[in-house]
Amino acid sequence: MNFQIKDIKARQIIDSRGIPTIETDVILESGTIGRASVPSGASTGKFEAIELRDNNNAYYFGKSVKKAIENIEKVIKPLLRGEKVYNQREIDIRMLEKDGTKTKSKLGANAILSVSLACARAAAKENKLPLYKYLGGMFGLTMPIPMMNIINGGAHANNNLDFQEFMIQPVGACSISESIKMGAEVFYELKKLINSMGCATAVGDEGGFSPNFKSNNQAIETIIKAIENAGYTTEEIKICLDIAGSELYRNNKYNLRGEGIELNSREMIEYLKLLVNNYPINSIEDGLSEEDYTGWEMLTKELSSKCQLVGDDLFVTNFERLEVGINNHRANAILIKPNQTGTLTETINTVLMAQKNNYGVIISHRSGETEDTFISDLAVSVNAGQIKTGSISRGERTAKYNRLLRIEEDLKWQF
Ligand code: 2PG
Ligand code: MG
Repeated sequence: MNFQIKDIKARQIIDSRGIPTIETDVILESGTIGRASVPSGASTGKFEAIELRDNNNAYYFGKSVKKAIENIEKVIKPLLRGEKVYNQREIDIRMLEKDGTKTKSKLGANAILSVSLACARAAAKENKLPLYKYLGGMFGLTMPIPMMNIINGGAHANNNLDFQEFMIQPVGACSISESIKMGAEVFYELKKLINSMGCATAVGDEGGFSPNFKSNNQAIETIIKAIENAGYTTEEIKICLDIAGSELYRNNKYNLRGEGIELNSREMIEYLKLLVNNYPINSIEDGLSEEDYTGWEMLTKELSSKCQLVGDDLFVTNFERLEVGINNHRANAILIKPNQTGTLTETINTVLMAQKNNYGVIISHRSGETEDTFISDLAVSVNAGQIKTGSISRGERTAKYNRLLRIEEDLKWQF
């Protein structure tokens, strides 16, 4: 075994929307290679770490990441060469210090994260351990319950649905393989229903259907029907929503264009409460905008006993924003996306902070994904309990579920 970093190579690859992103190889003196790539969001929060793009309109319409790759080759590689790859915290801190900005805008959060994750992979491989076991040791062994995004709207589809994600969560499943089976069966039934309604069964960015339904309620009711048609009850399979409230917020109002209504913060809270009272909804993400802090505090006070309230844009996986949120009773759960913060160390710090304060933790993909399955291992290793990684379709989504199935098989042999 030789854990010293010998070389780092980065390249431009494309994500699930055909947009360039970074894949990095961390190569050890032993010859072991750890590889990781980074995803990218569409409904990005205002306070996320900065993804460095070239902005050269003549090349991939400005979306290329050559500058970030150059930063890996010219700045990060000389910085980390010779470092022991298992010193994850030191590695991450050294990159952060070199960057020197709060938002990682100098080196790029995409550059830093790809190296950070590739280091963990190389260390796991050199230790001859699966990634989840390297990260979680003897304690990180919990299989997550998935939230499956089976109808896509908002910024992820070109239909008239205001809400970004209509998800199902098979809370009655007793294993990941059972929850995947339940989700898939509902997905088939939903396809039949959408077809019979004369709507398109084309899928959106996260693999869910994106029909032109008349209203958010119609989408929810169709999912309930699909759950029942598949032979399940709404006790066994719950509905989760990602409203992506920041995307709807203009001039202090929530503009629900598909519904033809504009609501102030108070009215939006009442609207969400009505949804929870009328439907089997157990989780609402970004019900309000990222800066509607008083709204979040009211929403949490009034709805947190009935429903998981998840902060995505609100917290952006950021330790300080979560800390302020906890102190002010905003939300009761956090969505964790490593690329919102930029290093594995910071991601884990935020998870630990949430868990210490009894906030729910959901490890999440982005709408622009690669075939990398790091988040599946991460979810198991930190005992997150929940994962959000899209629908039961599109290879970049199913790769994460399939990785969880392999981990399940691996874990079964231990007991
Ligand atoms: C979200 C994510 C992932 P995006 O809002 O939760 O589903 O979307 O990656 O576009 O921010
Ligand atoms: Mg979200």
